[in-house]
Amino acid sequence: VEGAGVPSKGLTGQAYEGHYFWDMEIYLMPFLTYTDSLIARNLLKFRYGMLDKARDYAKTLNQKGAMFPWRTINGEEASAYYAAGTAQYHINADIIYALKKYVNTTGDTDFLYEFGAEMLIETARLWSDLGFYSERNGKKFYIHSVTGPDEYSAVVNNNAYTNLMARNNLLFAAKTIETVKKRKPNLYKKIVHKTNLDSNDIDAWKYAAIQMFIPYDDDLGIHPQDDVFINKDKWDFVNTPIEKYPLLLNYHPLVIYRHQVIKQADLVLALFLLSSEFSQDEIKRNFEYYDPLTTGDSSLSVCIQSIVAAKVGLMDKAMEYAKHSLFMDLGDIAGNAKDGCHIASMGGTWMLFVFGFAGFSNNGKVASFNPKLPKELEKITFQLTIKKNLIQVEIDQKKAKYSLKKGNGLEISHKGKEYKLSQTNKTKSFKI
Ligand code: IFM
Repeated sequence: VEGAGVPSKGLTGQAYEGHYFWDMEIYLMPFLTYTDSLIARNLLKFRYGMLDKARDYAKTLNQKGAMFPWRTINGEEASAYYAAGTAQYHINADIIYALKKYVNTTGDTDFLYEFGAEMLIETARLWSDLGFYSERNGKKFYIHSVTGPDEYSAVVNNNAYTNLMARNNLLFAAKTIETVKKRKPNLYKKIVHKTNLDSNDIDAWKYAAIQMFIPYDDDLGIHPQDDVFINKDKWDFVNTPIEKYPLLLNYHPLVIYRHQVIKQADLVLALFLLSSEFSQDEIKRNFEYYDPLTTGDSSLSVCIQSIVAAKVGLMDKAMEYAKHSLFMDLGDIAGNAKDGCHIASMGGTWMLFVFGFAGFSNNGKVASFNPKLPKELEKITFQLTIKKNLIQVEIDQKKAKYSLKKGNGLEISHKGKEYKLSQTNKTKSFKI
C-alpha cells in the first residue's frame, strides 16, 4: 500500500485515533525491512510525503530545516501535551535511523538519493540549528529542552539517546550528500536548488557531530540519561504497590519527573540501536543501572530490555521480558488489548528473537550472528532478506545453521568469524 503509514495500533483499535508515532520506524520497520522491504520503502516514502509539513512545523518552532511531528495523522503535530509529545525531537533521528538501516539492508541507494537526501538535509539542519556550542564545556554541542523516549522525564537537557541519535543523523546526512555530490552531480545540483543547500552546511553538520556532548559519569561508568537524571532521588519502588502502575495514571507528572524512574527503555534503547558505539562493559554497566529503574509502563519497553539483557548474557531476564512482550496482546498483559494491539511490541517481539536471541547485527557488509538461546527455547527459526539474498537461520540448543535460499550469496559471521554463503556453498552449520 502506498501513501499510508502504520498507526501505533495498526487497524486493530481506536486508541491513539489512528495516529502515527516512532513506533513505525523504530519498532516495526526492522521486521519489514528484512522481510518485505517494499513495504518499508513505502513507509519511508510516506514520511517523505510529509516533509513539506515538517518544514513548516520547524518554522513554527523557530527552527531551520524540518521537524517531523511526534504524533500525527496528516503530517501536522497532534500531541495534546507538548512535554511528552512535541518535545520528542528524537523522532527526526528515528526516521533517519530507519532510512539508514533500510538502505544498508536493501542497497536501495536510488531511494536514498531521490528521497532520502532531502530528508537528511532538512533533519540535519534542524539538529545543527537546535543545538548550540556551550561556552562552559570545551565548546561541546549541547541539545537542550527535549524529551527522550522515556516519558517519565520531560523537557531535559542533553538526553543521551537524543544526542547519540542526532549525531548518527548528522553524520549520515553529511556522508550521503557528499556521495551524491561526487557520484550524481546533476542530482546534486537539483537538490542544492530545491533545498538552498549552502556549501558550509555539510561542514557544520560534521562539526556538530564531532562536538556532540554525550553525557558520561566517570564514577558510575555509565551514560546519564540526561544532565540531571542521576542527581534525582530514586523512586521508592519497594513501597509502590502493584496497583499503582502504570505510574502515569496514579501520580502527577511533576511527582514522577523529579525521580529516577523510567517508563520505557531510553538509554537502554540506544545501547541496542547504536550498539557498535559502546563497549560490552559499557553496555553491561548501563543496563544494570537503568534496568531496575524501568517500570515497563510502556509496551515499547520490555522487548528492548529483553534484547539488551541477552546482549549482556542475562538470559533468564531476557526470557522473562520476552514472554512479557510476546504475551502483550495474546495474554492481554497491559489489560487494554480491547483498545487495539500494540504494534510496536509485535515488531519488538520479532526483534528480540532476531537481534536478541540470535544476536543478529548488520553493518551493511556482513550479517553477524552471536546466538544465545534461553534454556526454555528448543529452537528458533526465521528468514531474512539482505541485498536480495534470502537466508534462513535455524538455532537450537546445540547448533546454528545458516542457509542461502535465494540470491548470489553474502558474507555472514558466526560468533565473530566470517564465512561466505554462496551458490556453491549454500549452508553453514556450527556447534554452539
Ligand atoms: O510512541 C509511543 C510512546 O513511545 C509511548 N506512549 C505510546 C506511544 C504510541 O504507542
